[in-house]
Amino acid sequence: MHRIMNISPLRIVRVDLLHLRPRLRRPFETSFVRLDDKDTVLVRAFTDDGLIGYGEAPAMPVPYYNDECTDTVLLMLERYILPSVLGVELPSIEALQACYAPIKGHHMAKTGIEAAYWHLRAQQEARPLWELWGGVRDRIEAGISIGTEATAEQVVEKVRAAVDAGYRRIKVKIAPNRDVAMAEAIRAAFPDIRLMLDANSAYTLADSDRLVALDEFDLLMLEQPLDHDDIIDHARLQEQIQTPICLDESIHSRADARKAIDIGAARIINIKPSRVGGFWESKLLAEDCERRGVPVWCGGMLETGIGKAFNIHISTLNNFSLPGDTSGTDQYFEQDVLCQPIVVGPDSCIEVPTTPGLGFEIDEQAIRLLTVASRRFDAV
Ligand code: OSB
Ligand code: MG
Repeated sequence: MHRIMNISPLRIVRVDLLHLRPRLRRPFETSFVRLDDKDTVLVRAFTDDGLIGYGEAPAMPVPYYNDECTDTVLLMLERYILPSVLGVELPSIEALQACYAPIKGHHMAKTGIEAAYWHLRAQQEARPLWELWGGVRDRIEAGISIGTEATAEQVVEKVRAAVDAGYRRIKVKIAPNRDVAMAEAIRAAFPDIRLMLDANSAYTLADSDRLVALDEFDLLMLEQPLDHDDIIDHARLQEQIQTPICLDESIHSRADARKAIDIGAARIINIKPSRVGGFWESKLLAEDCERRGVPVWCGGMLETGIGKAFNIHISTLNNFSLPGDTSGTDQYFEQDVLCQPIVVGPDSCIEVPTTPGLGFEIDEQAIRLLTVASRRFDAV
């Protein structure tokens, strides 16, 4: 398990930043935005010995989920992150992180290059990514995140479609006045599904009556009900409700998770690798939580198949013991960037690839078609 990793040299000498705009098959609506397209940034990194690695920096097009967005990801990579990495000898993940450690925040931008680094490493070592990270599962449980709808009937129809497509763990977005009645309607129609709700910070403690009312619906968890930068009020709320609170937006680091767990603000953590600054941080964070008996799951940012492939690999780690927001690629975009779709089987699981590297073939032609802007950066 603890063999010395990443001792062979790796040097990134060129990076292409690709701004893609894939069209969603269905608009995605949350308490903070409604999207028809999902802008995203792919980082294509080249080593001096001819390997090509991809990473995704999957920020939203607007800074309404967190304080990053597609434009800041591009700016930070271009101005600060790539210049710190290009041409540098990278013997380890720590060496890579050290390049951009002085830059505060911008975790999604950093994750773009970090993911590309891991893709390169996995190819260099000819091993599947999950093996580099110490994964223990050969399949991961899928889940689906359903946007909010104007009426309870519409939400129930979407849940029905998800159940019919084989999903057994279903998350639904809620917002004030699109909450208790919706949960009630979903539960009435589907007494047995594993159901959870995500508020994306749409409530305050003054709404605690509505949130207490959700206890009736046997929810797996309630995700991020309160402010995006709060943990204190979440601890107060958790004292009032039975449903376990899961934090998403509030957790940017291992330290955030430690504090939230310490004060009782979260019984479950949603780890989005891009939100916490990469896959290595995600692994360490998941292990911290494991020591404290707190399960985690891998969240999603409506990534393309490339980002989802990384998320599948990280979900194989032991403490990712709850199904996350990884759906089949057919749930997201009209055109994806993988040659073969990511498929959810009848057991509601996705098989983890055993081939070296990312384990999914990348469709360069599709990437070209979806790219709205690109720029090339070379080591000087
Ligand atoms: O809060 O989990 C969230 C998508 C964009 C921004 C925030 C969230 C989400 C999702 C979608 O819920 C998860 C997915 O990628 O399937
Ligand atoms: Mg969330």
